[in-house]
Amino acid sequence: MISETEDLEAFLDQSVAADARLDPAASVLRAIAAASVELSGVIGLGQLFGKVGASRESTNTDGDVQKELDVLANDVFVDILARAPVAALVSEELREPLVLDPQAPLVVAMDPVDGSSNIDTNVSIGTIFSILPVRPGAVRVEDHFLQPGRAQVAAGFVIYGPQTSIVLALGDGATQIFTLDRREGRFRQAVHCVAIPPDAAEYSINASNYRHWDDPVRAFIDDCEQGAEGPLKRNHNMRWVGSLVADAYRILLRGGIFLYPGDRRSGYGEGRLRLLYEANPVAFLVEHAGGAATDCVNRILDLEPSGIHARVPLVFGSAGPVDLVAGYHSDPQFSAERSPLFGRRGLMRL
Ligand code: FDP
Ligand code: ZN
Repeated sequence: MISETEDLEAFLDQSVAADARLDPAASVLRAIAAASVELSGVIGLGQLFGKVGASRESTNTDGDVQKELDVLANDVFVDILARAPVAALVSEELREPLVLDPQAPLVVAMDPVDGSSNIDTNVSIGTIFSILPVRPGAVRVEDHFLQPGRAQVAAGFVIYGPQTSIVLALGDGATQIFTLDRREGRFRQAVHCVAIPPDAAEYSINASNYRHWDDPVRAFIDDCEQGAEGPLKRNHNMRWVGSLVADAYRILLRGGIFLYPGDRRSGYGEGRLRLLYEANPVAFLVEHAGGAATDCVNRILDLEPSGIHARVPLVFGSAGPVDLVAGYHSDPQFSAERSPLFGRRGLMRL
């Protein structure tokens, strides 16, 4: 196991010394970290830098209105990754994959600015990234990206909040957190080997979508809300920041569960979040910290992507509640619509 290090640079050196195959991924992580220092400065200035939260005429791959910061961040990462061992880049902001160095051994999928709707409001936002090996024999550029998330060599996110931190896992290693020391301009180790508590009574979901959810999700949230008087026999707390990176960071540190399920709104059958550059990297971090991540039922890291911008329902966090949600989806006792005939369940089965 990699021992606690002073900073990101020492961690990457130590990881490569232990396994030389990680060298290209370490270079990509250095590049992403360097670009994020630059972005952190811009984000920290907010309105003083200019209208970074202003909307543009353009939309991204999902039809969301692009913010000035989305475009600026995308350009910064394209620029720096063009000088790293990266064959191609998929970005939320680019409709098609961008070819960089066709001879390079890795590809990167990223969400340059996650939580765009929070830019104007001084709430944490982030950059999410997934690093995959190129696929030998791939015919089209996108084929390199259409691999299950378990193939990731490294993944993580940068969170721009009260602290700017990079959360990453490299190879088979544990999830690590490095915080930007602004006095020195370098990422210093803040948490060595993140370990998500196996159980915690805090849930994170956009509850305004309640009426659009399927029965198993409604049943789970109903039961959380009933607290100690309900079948879960425990009081729960709720937190929803609305920036995936911020909700994920909190859950990595103190446990709990995040849900963005598919729902009945038009275009939301597979939820809102993207498999390649949101669900896969978060699932990688969560599993490398001892937690679990599913699409409500199946392990995220085993899913075969259907397209580079494909969405997926996402549930992740402490293994206990994540397994419980899978149970609500497979066991009719949990998922049945509450009916007067059925009555209230008094007993919780795992
Ligand atoms: P955003 O669109 O603001 O970038 O990436 C998608 C995302 O934010 C996640 O960060 C966040 O978890 C989710 O969307 C919030 O969605 P809702 O607005 O539907 O709650
Ligand atoms: Zn995002």
